[in-house]
Amino acid sequence: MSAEPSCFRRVAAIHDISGFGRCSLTVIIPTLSAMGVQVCPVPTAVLSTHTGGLGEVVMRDLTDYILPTLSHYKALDLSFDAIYTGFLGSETQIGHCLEFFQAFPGSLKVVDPVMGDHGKAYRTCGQGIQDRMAELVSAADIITPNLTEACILLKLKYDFSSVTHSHAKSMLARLSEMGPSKVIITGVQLATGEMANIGYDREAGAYWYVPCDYVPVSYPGTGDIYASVLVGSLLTGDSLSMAMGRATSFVEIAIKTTFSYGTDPHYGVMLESALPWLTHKEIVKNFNIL
Ligand code: PXL
Repeated sequence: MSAEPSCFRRVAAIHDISGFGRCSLTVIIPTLSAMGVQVCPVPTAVLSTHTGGLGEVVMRDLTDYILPTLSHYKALDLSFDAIYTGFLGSETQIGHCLEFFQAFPGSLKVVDPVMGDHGKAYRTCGQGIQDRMAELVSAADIITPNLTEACILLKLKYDFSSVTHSHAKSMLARLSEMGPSKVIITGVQLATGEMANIGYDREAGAYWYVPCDYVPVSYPGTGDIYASVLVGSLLTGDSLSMAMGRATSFVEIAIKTTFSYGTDPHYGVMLESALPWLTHKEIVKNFNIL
C-alpha cells in the first residue's frame, strides 16, 4: 500500500468533544473536512454539551487515551501536517500535548489556548492550567488567543474597552516573544471603534487587522471555527493575512446567518448552513496593515 500523496493534508486535533452546542471537535472536524483537510481527532474528554450555560454537564475524562494513541500513531509511522490543540482539562493533558509536539517536530504546531472569554477565565481553568498553557504556547508555531486569553498569557489586567494600534502591536509582539512566530488575537475592539481580529507574522515582519461587523450576541465555538479555518487555509497555501481574512469572513457569515434566525445562542452557530461557503476557493483580501 502506498502513502497518500503529500498534497493531501492531515491534522491531529487534540480537543474535547461536546455532543451538543456546536463547539470543539463537533465543529473542527466538519470545518477542516470541508476545506479538504483530514482530521484525526484525539479527544481529551467527552461532554454532553459545552460548559457555557446548558446545565449539569455529563463528562468523561480521556486523559489516559492521549499517550497510548500517540504511541500507536508512531508505530504506524504516521505523519501530520499540523498538530492543533484547544480546550484542555488539566495540566497533565497539556503535558501530553507537549509530548505530541516533540514526537512530530516537523508538524506545524497550532495552539488555541482556550482559557476564558469576556475578561474572565473559565471555571475549569485555574492558575495551574494557565501556567502550563504558557509553556504549550512557547512550544507553538501559531497561537490564536482571544483578547481575554492574550491578557492571561501576558499577565495583563483585562481592563481596556478599546486598544490602540500601538498597544495591539505590542501585545502581538510580546506574545510572539514567548515562542510562536505567528500570533493572532481575536475579538479586539480597536480605538478606531472597529472590532477586529489582529495578527503578527514575525518572519514577514508584518502586522495585520481584519475588521468584523459587530453582532450583539456571542456564540460558543466561534473561536474553534475561526482557528480551524485558519489552519485549513494555511495548510492549503494561504498567507497569514489571507487565512485571517478567510477565517473572519466565514465566522461572520456563520454568526450573521444564526443571528438572523434568532436561535438560542447556547446552541452555537448554524454551521451546517454556512459550510458550503468554505468549499469556494475565492481570493480573500479583507485584511489591512495594522
Ligand atoms: O469552544 C471552546 C470550548 C471547548 N470545549 C468546551 C467548552 C468550550 C467553551 O465554552 O465549554 C467543553
